[in-house]
Amino acid sequence: MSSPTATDPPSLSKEAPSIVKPFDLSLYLLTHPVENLEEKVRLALAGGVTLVQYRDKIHDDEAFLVMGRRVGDIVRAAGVPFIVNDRIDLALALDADGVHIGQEDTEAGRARAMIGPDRILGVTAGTAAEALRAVAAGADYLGVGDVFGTGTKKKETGPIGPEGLAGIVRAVSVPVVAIGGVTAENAPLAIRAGASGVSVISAVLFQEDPRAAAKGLLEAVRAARRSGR
Ligand code: TZP
Ligand code: MG
Repeated sequence: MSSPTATDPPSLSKEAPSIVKPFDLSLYLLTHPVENLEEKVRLALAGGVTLVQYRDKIHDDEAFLVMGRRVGDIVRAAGVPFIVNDRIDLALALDADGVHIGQEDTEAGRARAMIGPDRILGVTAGTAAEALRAVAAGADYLGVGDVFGTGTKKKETGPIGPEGLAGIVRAVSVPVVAIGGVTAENAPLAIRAGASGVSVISAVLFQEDPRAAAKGLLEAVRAARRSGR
């Protein structure tokens, strides 16, 4: 499949791009500008995090690149894919394994054209319509939420709950990761709703022991899968 150009309209096909690096959405950590971020990411990886997204909404490009490079090195040394949030230019500068964009960022088809077929493209979707558009434009996975009610990101709408999540999972052909207020206690609800994994900030990064927190989350995800959806 050839990659779309920046001017192509989004394809209506639900085909995924032909070559995509393998990725495991089981436990997807998003970073946040916290103290000792590098050490916390190291601990979270030791606890079993399977994917890391570098997310920083407050620093300028230079600081983003400096910390993004440090975190990216740690993540890739652990053999885990490194994704950059929002900024395709910075993702390319960091040679990230992928980018994650929201509905207010670069349009997904254009993002796919910019990163090429091999890098991972993740898109945030809060409705089935957004989800379908993102998949048609070349998304490899969707981040769906806010599922349980986040205290970390300002939201204009309430949480969609596991039922809303299930509706979006049913509508699309790509894997979905649940986001927003996920904990080890409610993660099984997301897996039972059809999510391939869970995405967290506070349940790992705001904990005293990020390693134990990540381990507990991953165990909850795996146990929910074993007990059937
Ligand atoms: N998108 C929807 S909720 C959220 C993002 C980036 C923040 C998730 O943070 P937390 O602390 O896991 O609720
Ligand atoms: Mg964004």
